Amino acid sequence: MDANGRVLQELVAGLASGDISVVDLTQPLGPDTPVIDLPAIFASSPGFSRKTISRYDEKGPAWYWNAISFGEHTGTHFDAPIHWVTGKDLPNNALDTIPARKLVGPACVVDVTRESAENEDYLLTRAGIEAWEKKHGRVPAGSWVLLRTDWSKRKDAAGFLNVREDGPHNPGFHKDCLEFLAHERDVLGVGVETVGTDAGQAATFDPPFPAHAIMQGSGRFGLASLCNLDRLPSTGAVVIASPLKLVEGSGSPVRVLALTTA
Ligand code: 23J
Ligand code: MN
Repeated sequence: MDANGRVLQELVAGLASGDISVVDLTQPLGPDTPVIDLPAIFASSPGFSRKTISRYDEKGPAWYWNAISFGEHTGTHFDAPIHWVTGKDLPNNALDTIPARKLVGPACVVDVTRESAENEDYLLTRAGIEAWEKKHGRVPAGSWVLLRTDWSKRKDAAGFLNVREDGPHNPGFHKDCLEFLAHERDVLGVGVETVGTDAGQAATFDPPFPAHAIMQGSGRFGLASLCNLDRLPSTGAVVIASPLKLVEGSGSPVRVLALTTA
């Protein structure tokens, strides 16, 4: 066996011994899964729903199965470049054409729990990422940047969506940070614990929804409604985020797994 074969053998041995663990970054997907609240002038997304086809009954005596339906951007989900108008003409921009190679990559976890607790509209800036790099090293090309806010610990939908008279409030990224990650670090994309990759107040930003406009506009991805980021090291974890291969899909619910030795 060659050295590359041994890497995979060591991976399997590490999983068997528990030296490598699999952390599930996915929220349960069901009728109670919260859905993003857009300004009323825009169409809203349906949440998750389910109809039983049969359940060991006259409609299917030995089998149980359901028909499910949901908006593509429901629960823990993946944003493809075609989701945003800025990414609409890019090559391989939909779920059925994104190369499989891009569905696996290293993670950089940026902990802004303290800042987000103090200010629910906190935005990670370019300076914030540069401070993270001083401690943890340069953000590698092809990596996910995951924003740890502990927002996933808000278990009730109202607290999670945090909508007030002036719209939703939750932390996110400043446009300068997104430009830096896209064009100076060539990241795979950004992931968050909140309902979408953009900050709650991002409809009012210039450009509106900068995380979508800049990430999807440069062929990059998004992951929303992640959890268990508190179980990942700042660097070293490997993320597998593989959405459904929907023809011309703009996004889909996704089971996100992280391999870690921490
Ligand atoms: C459509 C419009 C605005 C936003 C979103 C979708 C999402 O967050 C999403 O799930 O992609 S902000
Ligand atoms: Mn989305």
